[in-house]
Amino acid sequence: MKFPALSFFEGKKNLFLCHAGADVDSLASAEAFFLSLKKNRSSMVGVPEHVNLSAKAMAENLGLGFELNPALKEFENVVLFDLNSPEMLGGFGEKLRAFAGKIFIIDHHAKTGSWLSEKSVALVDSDAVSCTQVVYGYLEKNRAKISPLSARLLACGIIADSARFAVSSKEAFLDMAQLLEKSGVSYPELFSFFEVKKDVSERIAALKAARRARVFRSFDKIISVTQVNSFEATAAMSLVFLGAHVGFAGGEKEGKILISGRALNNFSSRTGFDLVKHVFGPLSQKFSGSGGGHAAAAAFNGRGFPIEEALFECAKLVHGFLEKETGKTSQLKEYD
Ligand SMILES: [Mn+2]
Repeated sequence: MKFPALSFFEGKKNLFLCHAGADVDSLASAEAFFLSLKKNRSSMVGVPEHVNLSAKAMAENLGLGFELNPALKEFENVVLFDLNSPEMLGGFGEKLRAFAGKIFIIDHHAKTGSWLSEKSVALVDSDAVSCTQVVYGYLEKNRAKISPLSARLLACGIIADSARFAVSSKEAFLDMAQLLEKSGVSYPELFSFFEVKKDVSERIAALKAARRARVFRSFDKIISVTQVNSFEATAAMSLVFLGAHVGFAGGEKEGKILISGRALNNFSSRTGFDLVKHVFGPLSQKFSGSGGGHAAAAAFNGRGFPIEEALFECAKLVHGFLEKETGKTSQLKEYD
């Protein structure tokens, strides 16, 4: 079966479903599709588990409605946005597996083989920078009316998934130019729709983290570690914003220790540095706990050890990685 025309969905009971922890691109795609239907009163946008902070801000600023963990049995069709592997649905995947209706997918990730790909009809363009680009192309082809709100949503998806056009394509710029015109707002205004406002305590935590930071140099790279009482992830990210190639922030609450790590993205991609593999994995052999996450953003959860020592060990492990990478040995130098 080919992916149906937009008219197929008119007046039907459709659930437009995001991935678990929906981001701006996923939520914007589902909402724009929903808005483009003339008869959408029996349809709904749904999100498994939760939406992330940026998507939450966008929903509030643009007045978007969606339901968390919706019941599936009322619907004829489920259309998934911005995912094609069942793992991205979290615990919702099993529910969808038992769904008796039709499943469709609109996505920009490379296709993966799974029960989902066998049970669904997909519209996938893995060259698209964002899922909203795929939705936009589809709506244009179906001569759907793109309202200013839809245009804003579709544009936000491109900005978010292109990391503000750091990862982009000619088509993304062309789509953006058209969407900007249709949106009726300025480019900076689009950013404000999904901007996460930091509260005062988070700002203070980040600044205190900087004041207490230890600064190390390993070859031509800067590693920084700090201790905080809360907002570990924000603190680690702040160290990277301030100039560290890799930053760690550790804190303890009720005996539980959390160390958050962040690396400069292009440092990770250029060197193959991976926080989980090169730092938090080896760290768990010395300190009780375990780590998980992504190459450039990860965390270690543990208990029963001095944070200061573990943070210093993190810096040493990054240094060890750099020694291996350069094939040279050197001193890890600390700056006062
Ligand atoms: Mn996406």
